[in-house]
Amino acid sequence: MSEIEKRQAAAKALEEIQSGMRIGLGTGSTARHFVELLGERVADGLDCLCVPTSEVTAQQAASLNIPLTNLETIDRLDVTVDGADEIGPGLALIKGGGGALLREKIVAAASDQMVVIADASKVVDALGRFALPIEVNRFGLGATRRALELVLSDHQAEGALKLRSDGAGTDFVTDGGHLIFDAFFGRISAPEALSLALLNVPGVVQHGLFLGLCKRAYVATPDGVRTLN
Ligand code: ABF
Repeated sequence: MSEIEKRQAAAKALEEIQSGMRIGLGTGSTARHFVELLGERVADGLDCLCVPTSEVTAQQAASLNIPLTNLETIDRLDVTVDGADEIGPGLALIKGGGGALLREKIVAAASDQMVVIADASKVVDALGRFALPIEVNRFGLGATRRALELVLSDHQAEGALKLRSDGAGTDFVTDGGHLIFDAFFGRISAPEALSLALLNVPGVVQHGLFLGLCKRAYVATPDGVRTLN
């Protein structure tokens, strides 16, 4: 997806933003465009209060003088605008390729509306081609891996679990200090059942299936931005 298309999707979501709104700020390269555009509106006098979904987004927003708060200070948001790795039927999502899934899910669930911005390559007939990120506690990693392998086998995963590395040979660590397994399903035929089974593993902190959270998606195509709802 070109940066121009990402920006078009972000600009479409920005049209929903009104003065006085409390906004969740997503993570990733598409959400980054939204934050940049929001920063321009703030510089022009827009009044808003935002909760970032990652330290990276917090730094970007702060550099643009976007007013920030957290979900200890306020407990609800009007809207969250975030990217996604896959958008499936019913606006079910896979998120977490960027490693921010826990904060992204907490922020989305605390929002009246979650709006996703993405390119057309993210829209799929069934979730699972993108590896599902599963955030886990470090404690008991071997036992958690074994329990997750049983879940994968019950849900006909095509591939194995892989502990995410940061590219320099060490484990990827989330903003919350946890680790991430990427699970290769190929096709997830029962997302709700899989979600419950994963959350039933004690070492699992959260997973990247976002079910029933997204209300609308702005999908950029070479012919313009489509709205899915
Ligand atoms: C975040 O950024 C993540 O949940 C998702 O993994 C990723 C999408 O990034 P991009 O917009 O760069 O494709 O929203």
